[in-house]
Amino acid sequence: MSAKPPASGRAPHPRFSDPLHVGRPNIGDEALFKTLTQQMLDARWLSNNGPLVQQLEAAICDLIGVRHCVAVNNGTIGLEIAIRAQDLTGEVIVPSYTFVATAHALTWLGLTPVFADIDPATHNLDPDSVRAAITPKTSAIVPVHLWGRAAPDAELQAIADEHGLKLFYDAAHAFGCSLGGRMVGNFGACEVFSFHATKFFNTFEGGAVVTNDDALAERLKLMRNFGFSGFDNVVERGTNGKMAEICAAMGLANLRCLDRFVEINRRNHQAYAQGLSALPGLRLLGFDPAERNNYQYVVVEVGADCPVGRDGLLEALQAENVLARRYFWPGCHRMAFFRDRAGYADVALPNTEAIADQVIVLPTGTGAGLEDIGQICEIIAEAVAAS
Ligand code: T4K
Repeated sequence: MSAKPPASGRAPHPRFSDPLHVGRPNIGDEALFKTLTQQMLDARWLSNNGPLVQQLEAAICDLIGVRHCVAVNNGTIGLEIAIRAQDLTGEVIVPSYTFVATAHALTWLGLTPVFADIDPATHNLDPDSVRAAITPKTSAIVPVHLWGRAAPDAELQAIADEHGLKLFYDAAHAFGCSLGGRMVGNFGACEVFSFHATKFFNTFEGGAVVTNDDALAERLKLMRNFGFSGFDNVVERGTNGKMAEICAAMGLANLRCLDRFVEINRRNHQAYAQGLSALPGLRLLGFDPAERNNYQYVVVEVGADCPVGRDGLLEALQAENVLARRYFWPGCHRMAFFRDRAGYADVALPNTEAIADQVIVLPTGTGAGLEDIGQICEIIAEAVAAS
């Protein structure tokens, strides 16, 4: 806990002496991490499908109930390999309201992301907008389970089937989550997780592509390792997508604490819900209690009826060393790279634009205590009262 006692009126110093970040990493069983690291050093096996990576992959398959887990060195490479392994071409429909990696995995491979709008109630892809974005060049739909709340799979899969399109998920936010009681990882042709340091479950850098399709899994594994089959035989286009053993050690140490991480996130989310409930114009995004959730993002919409605007609130929090974020502002289609390119200048996504202008994401995870959250809610209440 790094909070200073509140001064009367506006604090002369930031209320938090150390910055409180969104995305502060969770660190699980340190003793296990050190033991595994020592084992790795003793064995002198540091990468290339080592024993720790294999253990982690097996543990993830068990947790999710999926046939194959292909661990990779980050989620973006996971997306790229998934795109290549399914031979996508031309245009691919994605949300604009996402981290830019979803779109850039496509641009990097010479494909064209076509942005569809979101449902403002869920922040996930709106199936009607997806339908409207389909052209003869469309080869696939890549929805995102934003904030860990699963996208509407039944509707999206029906659209994909009707139009003969591939469907797979950017599940970067949704490790440990479910939809209709079925674990994320079992939807679409495959699903791609990110295990980046800022995710509630991390392997420093890392990710995984999971699938129930044996042939696709085989191709993903070849592509992750330069296309090698055996020592001297390259049978597939490939890249270096391998996860290092030290990353798998971190994954195994964090997996052991997964339930604790989720419980802390859930408790924090509840504390925010209580602390913000009386404030006008603020809507904290909830999670369906009937599903498994990781609660890793605390997402607040700052509505027009809130006396302080979203950016005013961000400023008030930052002045007190609370480094809240306005993910995923301004939406990919309004970022310079896309906005300035032919085909994107006229893209209008009213729901994406409205939500991107309202959202603020607050700190949570094992680095944020209940007292910290109480102070953050107080800062927000003061900013609202002062406006
Ligand atoms: N798809 C989606 C939907 C994604 O959200 C992401 C990644 C991907 C695909 C791609 O997966 P990866 O290839 O990354 O595995 C961060 C993460 O870097 C990124 O992984 C994540 N999404 C995104 C939502 O957040 P930035 O640009 O916000 O990072 P940065 O450096 O501003 O850090 C975020 C906060 O975390 C800061 O407040 C500082 C804090 N932090 C960060 C690190 C690395 C720490 O306190 N300690 C740390 O070690 O992207």
